[in-house]
Amino acid sequence: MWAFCFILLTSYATLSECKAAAGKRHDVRHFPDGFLFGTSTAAYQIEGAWDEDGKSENIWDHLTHEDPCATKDCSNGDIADDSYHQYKRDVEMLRELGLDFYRFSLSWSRLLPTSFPDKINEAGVAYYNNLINEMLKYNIEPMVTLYHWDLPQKLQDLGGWANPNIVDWFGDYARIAFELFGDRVKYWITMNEPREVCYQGYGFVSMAPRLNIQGVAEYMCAKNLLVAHARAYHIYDEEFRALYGGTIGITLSTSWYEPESEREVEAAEDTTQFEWGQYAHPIFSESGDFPPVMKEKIAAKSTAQGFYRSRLPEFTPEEIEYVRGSSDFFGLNHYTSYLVYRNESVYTANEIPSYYDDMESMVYQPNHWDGSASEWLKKTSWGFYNLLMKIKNDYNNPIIYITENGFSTTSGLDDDDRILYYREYLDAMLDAIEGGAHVEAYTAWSLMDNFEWLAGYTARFGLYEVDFGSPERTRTPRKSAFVYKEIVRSRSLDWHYESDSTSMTIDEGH
Ligand code: GBH
Repeated sequence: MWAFCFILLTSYATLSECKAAAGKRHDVRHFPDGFLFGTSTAAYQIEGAWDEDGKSENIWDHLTHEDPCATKDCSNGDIADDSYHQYKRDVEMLRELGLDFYRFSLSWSRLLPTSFPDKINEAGVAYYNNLINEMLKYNIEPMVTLYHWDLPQKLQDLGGWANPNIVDWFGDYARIAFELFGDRVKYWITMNEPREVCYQGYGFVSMAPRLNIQGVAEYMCAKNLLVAHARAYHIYDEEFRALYGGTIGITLSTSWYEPESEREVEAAEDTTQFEWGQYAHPIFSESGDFPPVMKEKIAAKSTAQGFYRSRLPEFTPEEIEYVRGSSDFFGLNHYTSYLVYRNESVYTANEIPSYYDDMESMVYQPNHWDGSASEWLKKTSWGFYNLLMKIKNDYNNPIIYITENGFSTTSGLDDDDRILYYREYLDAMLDAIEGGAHVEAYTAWSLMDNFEWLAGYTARFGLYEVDFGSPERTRTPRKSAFVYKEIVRSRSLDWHYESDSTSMTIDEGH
């Protein structure tokens, strides 16, 4: 191991990498008492039934129908995993895995076909009631995300997250969801990954609605989305918490940004502040508001570029207070790490204005990092440890729920790479817990293969493989499903565990 490290030790990054690799991967390690395990999915990625029983169009229906080959394999989520009809099988899989909870999302346009509260779609309500009740029968807790990227198209026509009225629209939708399901749902997540919603969808082209209005639209989105999140939080806090006693927070996508060398420490920190500090700082820091480095850099550039005001909208003092502290836990999606450097000749190759020009940094992943079936995802568990410790230190040790973590492969049941990924990341998470990080739950992405956004069905994240050619979208456990099941059952990480089973059983009590 150390000889390997010596060869690799050419940069600051690989130092962290080696420290982690030299860890105690051959001990059996136990998870803390009360630690919770789950898996996660999202409505558009699994439900299908895109226009059934009164559901209206959302931005992913719209994008994939208008531009069928926007996705890598010219696919869409019209049927996806057909969970709208197969939900009992989904719950059976949760039972097979012996999970404590299941994170899924609600489809806004299925519940509210007009986008607004004037008409509630009873068939949509029945679907989620059936799913929730089926889970509760077997003591599997629902963890519900209100918004996982599938905005009603009508609201997009009105500007979507760039329109400040969305604070009311989202608040109304959230209240209805709390009224309908709050008696049984105790874990609520307002938004999944604002960074991906705003940067990829508004500032770039890699998510619907692909606005590509760079350096402008992603910041409008960020502000409105944060206030809308806070609106939902306060509605729950004031109108439902005393009644139902649940918990509510936000989920952020958080990569680890490692300086390429010691000279790049500031560049890496600035990148972190842009990439997820943008959403974490207003909610979890003591002062609230966008990170100072963002405010300064964007204001200065905006002036120089001839704008009359900063392209980064300001929060009013009331809004800062409203958003600050508006999350009971830090919902954390984490997959990978990047190296960062700053070099004017390279970053000025970006469009001006643009998000990466504002950030003044370059991020990349070296080729020797272990890859997955997704170009952006390399196995770097040392970054997970560093990230958890940074969140602990920067935001006064919040409760953390890992709401997504996982690895993609191509199809096939033998997924040793995924097993290794999960083991290394859980090991790193246990290191962070020993280091004092307040992690209380872990969620594997994903329960099963599903519609992977612009990658379509080419990248598979499932513990269960899905046969997209079969009418009932047959689900079959991969090797990793048996290993995850054993981790959950034994509440421990044992590197020697191997399973030769091919069929799942349901253990007593599930
Ligand atoms: C999650 O996003 C999603 O919540 C989930 O729906 C999805 O299926 C799952 O991960 C697997 O992808 O922005 O151009 O730099 C993961 C978020 C996606 C963030 C890729 C970083 C890198 C491309 N990540 N992204 S870019």
